[in-house]
Amino acid sequence: MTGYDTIVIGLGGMGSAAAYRLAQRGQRVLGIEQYAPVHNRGSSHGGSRITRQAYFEDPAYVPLMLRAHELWDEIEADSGRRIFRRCGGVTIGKPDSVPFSGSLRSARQWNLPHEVLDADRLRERLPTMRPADDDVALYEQNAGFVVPEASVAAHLHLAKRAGADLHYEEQVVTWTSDSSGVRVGTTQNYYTADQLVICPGAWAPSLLSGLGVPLRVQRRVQYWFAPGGDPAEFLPERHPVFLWSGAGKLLYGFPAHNGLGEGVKIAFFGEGGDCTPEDIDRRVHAHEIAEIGAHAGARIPALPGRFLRAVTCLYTSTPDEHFVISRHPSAERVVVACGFSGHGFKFTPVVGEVLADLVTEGGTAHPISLFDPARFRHEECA
Ligand code: PYC
Repeated sequence: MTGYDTIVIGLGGMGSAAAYRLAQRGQRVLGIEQYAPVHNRGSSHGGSRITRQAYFEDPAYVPLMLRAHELWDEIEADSGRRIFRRCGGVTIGKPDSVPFSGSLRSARQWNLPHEVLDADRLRERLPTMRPADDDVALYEQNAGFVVPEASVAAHLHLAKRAGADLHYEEQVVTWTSDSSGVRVGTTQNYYTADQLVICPGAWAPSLLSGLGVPLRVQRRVQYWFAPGGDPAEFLPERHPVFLWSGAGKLLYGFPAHNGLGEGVKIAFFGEGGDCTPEDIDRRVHAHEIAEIGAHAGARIPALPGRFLRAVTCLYTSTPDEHFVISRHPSAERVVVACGFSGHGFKFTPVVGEVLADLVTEGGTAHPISLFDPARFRHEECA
């Protein structure tokens, strides 16, 4: 008999959810995290992540998203923490832009509540916004944001309450797997289990080097500005989350959900250089602040206002920007979840459920064929 039923490596967004779901199903679970709980070294910090249902990336995500929204409500109720706020969301761009046209396709295919607004109706609905006359918008009432730190804290709390052992500030150095079980070596100890779940975030290239998926780790910056004009226009009761494609960039942002003092968070999706978690430049440079301020100001004139602060974070992306969630192709006792490509956090609770299914049932009823790493079998890995 091995020490644990399942070891979970990495207790960020996905690993904390997996540890909870496994412990909830009665498993003896060990979770191992190299930093303190709810840290800001990876991809699960920054105070807010967009969540939406009309998923432009592929309609196959929609059932997972609908389940995630159910689970966010459940986790809030079970943990007593505020995580999910449905403040609405708007996706703006030219009619043929991928975010707008893809969102419309998913909304229609899944019959999701939505409205299509032309530029005049968007200006009327959201007076902060200055769309071009040929911009269009898809408004979703069920979109909003989740707070990543609250999500990780809630899942860890629930995992502990369900009996999981959670070890922090303990770095995994090695893992192996064979027909008798898995072994994990850390800076402090060796552990054994029947199965292993690896949720490595930006540490995937080192922890999952044999996976056969060409992953890129990249630096991203999140910025907070104190808007000018009537700042109350940016409170969540009046302002949705937004994705806005134009001038070759995808700008996204949030309402001032922690009060006006904390400001409005904005960022570019898909801008940033390759790095590792060890060599990322965590400084934010004046030219970066000027660039996003100018870009945002051309669309939301009150927004640049006054720059407040910025933080860096890490994206770990696959070539097609779809996730990897699967049994490890060459280690049958190991399940992996990685490559969330900057848009995974909103799925955290359903990913935890899927990972628990793969471990305890050997499969899942959730649709995850899009996330099979075999799709990269013929690509070169770094
Ligand atoms: O999934 O909506 C999203 C998103 C925006 C920027 C990064 N992810």
